[in-house]
Amino acid sequence: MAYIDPDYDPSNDDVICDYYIDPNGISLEKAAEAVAAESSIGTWTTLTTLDEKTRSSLQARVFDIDTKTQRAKIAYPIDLFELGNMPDILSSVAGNIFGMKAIQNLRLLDIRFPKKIIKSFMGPRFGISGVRKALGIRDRPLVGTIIKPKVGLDYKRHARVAYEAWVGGMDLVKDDENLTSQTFNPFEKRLKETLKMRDKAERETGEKKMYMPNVTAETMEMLRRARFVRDHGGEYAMVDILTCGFSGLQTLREADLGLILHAHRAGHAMFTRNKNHGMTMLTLAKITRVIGLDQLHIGTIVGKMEGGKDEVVNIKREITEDVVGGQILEQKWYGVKPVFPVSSGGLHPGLVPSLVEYLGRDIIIQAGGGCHGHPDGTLAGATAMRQAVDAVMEGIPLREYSKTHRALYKALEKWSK
Ligand code: CAP
Ligand code: MG
Repeated sequence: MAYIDPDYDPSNDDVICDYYIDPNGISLEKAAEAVAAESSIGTWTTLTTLDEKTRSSLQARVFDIDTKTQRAKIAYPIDLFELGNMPDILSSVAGNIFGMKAIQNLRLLDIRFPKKIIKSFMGPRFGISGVRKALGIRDRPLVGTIIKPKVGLDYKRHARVAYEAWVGGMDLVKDDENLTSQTFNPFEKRLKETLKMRDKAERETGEKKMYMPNVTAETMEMLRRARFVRDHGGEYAMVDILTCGFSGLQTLREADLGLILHAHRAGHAMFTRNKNHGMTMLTLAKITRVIGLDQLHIGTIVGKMEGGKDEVVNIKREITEDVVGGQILEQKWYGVKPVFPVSSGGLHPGLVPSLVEYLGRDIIIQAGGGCHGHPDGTLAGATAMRQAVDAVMEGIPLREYSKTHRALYKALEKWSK
């Protein structure tokens, strides 16, 4: 079979994909061949228009099939793709193939980007050290909140809640993923009012505080909002990477506005959750690092969203280390800056020790309900989150620490009984 080549030794320039393939009434080999053809230069039948030179230079090659795990590794010649064009790359390796009748299920488990492709994108501008430097926080986890309710506050109330969170101890305050510019909370008014509250909180606390406004919108409007943030003294832009699309994401990154870019992954579970079909969060995380966002939600292990320990720890390794082996595919990052892992979703002060135990200190911990749901309100909720981080940094068990820290005590009473 033209696309099956067990003797093929991939070159350093090849893109390599590892797929789980569940054939539909045909052999695994046949199904793998159909995937390789459709994701590179082939189709359902032989072609009179495909000459031998084109075929041998651009076709994908299935070089490893494991019948036990139903996995196939496929190598793609780099000339098949346009450098610097993530939509194009994904339209090949994560495009038509998921809908073919030849397969019942298909899952892109991992992708190995070669150096030439990695270097054709910008990568993160700040990375972990750049974000820490901007905030002046050397080694503890960063702590943040999401304004809740997700949508509904007017811009003045939004800014006020943000102020209380910062004064209580939050480093970061972000918009929720579905808050953009609703009639009762227009983007520009929210931005200006919330930055005013940020400055007030900085004066009163003596600490650097950051606001992550959600710029998600049609691409040109997203760029306009990001420039508006920069021009009004904001330092961050938050973006929903799936709903804005990879093209919009590249446009935002390549505008290189000097903003720290926070990647929210709302919608990822459409295709990452089903373990038999779609694309892994690991693959999506690598795409995000290649394009160049500075922070990415990776899961919490202990919170409200799915994502087990092995998966979340592997994702953290993939976006923070420079040479990642022992995962599905070995990946070298050639000095591309690490991405700050963000844990968010169902978190509260009582879960901070487990988070740091699993994921270490180089993480951003975000609590929405776990801050604004505190019995004594937002300021106390933020204080409790910060007290939990301080307790962990001092190696003191939370219950012990809460004896002399009332906000933490009240949080543990509500959520950790
Ligand atoms: C968390 C959150 C986050 C999700 C993101 C929410 O709020 O703001 O968007 O958790 O999930 O809207 O649910 P809570 P992930 O702290 O109140 O749960 O990080 O898994 O993408
Ligand atoms: Mg949210």
